[in-house]
Amino acid sequence: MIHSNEDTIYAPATIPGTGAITLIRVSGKDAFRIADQIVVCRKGNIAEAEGNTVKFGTVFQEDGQPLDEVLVSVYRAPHSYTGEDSVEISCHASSYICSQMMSLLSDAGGRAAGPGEFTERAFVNGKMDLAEAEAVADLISSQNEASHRVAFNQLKGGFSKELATMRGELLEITSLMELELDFSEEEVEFADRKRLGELLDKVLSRIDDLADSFRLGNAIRNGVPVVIVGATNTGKSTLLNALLGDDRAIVSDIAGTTRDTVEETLNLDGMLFRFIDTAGIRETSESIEKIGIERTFRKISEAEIVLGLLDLSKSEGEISEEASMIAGKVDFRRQELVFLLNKEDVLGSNKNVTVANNIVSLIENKYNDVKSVLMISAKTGEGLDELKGLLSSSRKGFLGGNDAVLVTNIRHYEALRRTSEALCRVKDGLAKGIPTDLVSQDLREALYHLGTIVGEVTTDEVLGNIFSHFCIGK
Ligand SMILES: Nc1nc2c(ncn2[C@@H]2O[C@H](COP(=O)(O)OP(=O)(O)OP(=O)(O)O)[C@@H](O)[C@H]2O)c(=O)[nH]1
Ligand SMILES: [Mg+2]
Repeated sequence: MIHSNEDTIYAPATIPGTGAITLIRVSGKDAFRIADQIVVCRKGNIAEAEGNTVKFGTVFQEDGQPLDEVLVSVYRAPHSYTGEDSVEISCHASSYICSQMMSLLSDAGGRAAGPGEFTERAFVNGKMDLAEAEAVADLISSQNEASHRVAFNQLKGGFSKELATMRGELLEITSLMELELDFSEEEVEFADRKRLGELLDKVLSRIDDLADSFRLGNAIRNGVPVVIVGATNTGKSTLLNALLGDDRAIVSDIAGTTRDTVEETLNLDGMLFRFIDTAGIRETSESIEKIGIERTFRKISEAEIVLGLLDLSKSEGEISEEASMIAGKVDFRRQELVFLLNKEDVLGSNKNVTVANNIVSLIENKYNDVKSVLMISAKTGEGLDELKGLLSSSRKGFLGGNDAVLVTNIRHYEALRRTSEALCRVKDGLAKGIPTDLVSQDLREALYHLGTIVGEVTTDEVLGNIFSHFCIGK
């Protein structure tokens, strides 16, 4: 435990000075006594109030002057967020009132809460497991439909239920192995080897699926990485700015303007995308530009979607050469490539559409794996709605059913990976006929790593790390 649970803690749960009301939380064994000390209720005191009721009262300052009229929600242990006796005081959202309230609460014997301390208590008191507690922080920071849905599902225990099922299966494997140990001396043929193998495969495949879902889960949380690449001056930075509706990246007609990568997120139809503008690819002897281009290659390999920008003001030959250079950098097994023929506006009023159409069919014929070819003008905005629609629809199916369990947290991902590694050793050991007692060691390790996700086994360091990232008051 990082903080003492003996203290009664308090903190504003809303931002004082904004909105109409500030909500101040108080939780701990003295919550009612402290509340009674600073709030004078019209009828009866807080300590005698029933749980889940609201009382009206007045707060007085030290000099006896009234500070505010407040409402106090009363929650009795264990029926509260933290599992302890708690009150929530709603006062007017003046920062002056809030700071006075803080000093009155301190004088009455409370202690200012640290970040996440209310949720930490909820975890310690068994109101939620660690994965659910982490989902609280995700829910608070969720800013779009997709990340909200994943966080809410985790908060409701979808992920935890899944882990509990697997834990049950691992325990069954353990008991099957112990059975074998008990009878080994009498050389009893082990009857349930098949069942053991089946269970092991089942758990392993589910764990690997969950670990694999991290790629998507992470994309939902941090944005699907979309990299914008192409030769210099094709209009990559212009495109980024046009998508964002903001002058984020420097645009110029000097080739090699963008040296470093520029990243910004954008919400498209409920899904977050992370657009990455990169240094244009060309042969160069300039050392900083070279570093920038190496970065471009790295960003391509990290992306899920590659937007390959081609410049319609160039010749067919040049465009085709640049297209094959870009296509050569894409791993089609795990990445999508969309070619964008930019500067459609330069085709002019008589639109040399034939050239453009030739290029489109050339690309479509040459690269079967290319997802789409769109003609756009980053400058005029032509075709950008189509591009946005294409991107958001490509990830719509990702959300799957409402209860899809996705791993969004790197801590969970790493624990799943370790569980999987330990289980692979169990499987290997059994196949090679390694004595069961040695194999059980790995099985215990698998159970340990699985247990760290929900906090069945944990350390102060892990807890400190998790809760310090929460806001104060949660
Ligand atoms: N006519 C026209 N010009 C464009 C379009 N998009 C970009 N440009 C121009 O092309 C030039 C290069 O644009 P940038 O956005 O800086 O190109 P870039 O690909 O980021 O270039 P580097 O950072 O040097 O690799 C600028 O003069 C832009 O105004 C377009 O759709 N039509
Ligand atoms: Mg640029």
